[in-house]
Amino acid sequence: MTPAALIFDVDGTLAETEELHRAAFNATFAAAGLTWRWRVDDYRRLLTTTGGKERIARHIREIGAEAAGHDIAALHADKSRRYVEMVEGGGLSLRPGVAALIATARDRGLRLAVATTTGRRNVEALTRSAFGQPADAVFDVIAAGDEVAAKKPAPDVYLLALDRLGLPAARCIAFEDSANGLAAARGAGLPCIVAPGIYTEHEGFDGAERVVADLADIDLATL
Ligand code: XBP
Ligand code: MG
Repeated sequence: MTPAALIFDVDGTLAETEELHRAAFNATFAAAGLTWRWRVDDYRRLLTTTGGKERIARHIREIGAEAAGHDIAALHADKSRRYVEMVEGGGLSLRPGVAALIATARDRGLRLAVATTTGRRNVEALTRSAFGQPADAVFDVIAAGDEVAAKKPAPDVYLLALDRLGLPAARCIAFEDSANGLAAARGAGLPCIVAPGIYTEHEGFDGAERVVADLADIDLATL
């Protein structure tokens, strides 16, 4: 049965955004006079903590620094500003198959949603840069991490997307790149197709409907 809606994760699924996120974090740390620098291997480990503020807090705990000495919200706001600038500068393109899948789904009358850990402004920057359109022209529903109490792997952001779509989980399909995202989708009762990305290809995806190299492998007729 063709689904009524497709729900997409953003980071790692629509585009390989995490290298830009990592660059933005490191630029923020440097500008704040901090010696912290997240290399690829550090970041792969830290990414298992979803959410940028939560990731900074984990780093502070891991290095044994005094949390009270750091304004995590201010660091994250600076990082978000830099990230948006980088995306607006044309630093990202969509993963293979994403544009075609979204265009075909739209043509066939499916509804389209986003369920992401990141903030709404980052989604907006991505759609304007990579689709050439505002977020609400590409997606009918946007559920973002800053709108829910608990970030992925909690199901909250998917439950919010379903609520806004007004559809039951069984009539939708989620697309994810990570084990945390898969757990969030499954926790909301959604079937989930996983296209692992550069930071998540080593993870396990038990419970996924399918694991594909990228979304170019998706034929809507066979969902
Ligand atoms: C993505 C994240 C986010 C981004 C950065 O998870 O964990 O934290 O790395 O975004 P997912 P913010 O793809 O599973 O939604 O810094 O804006 O939180
Ligand atoms: Mg992701």
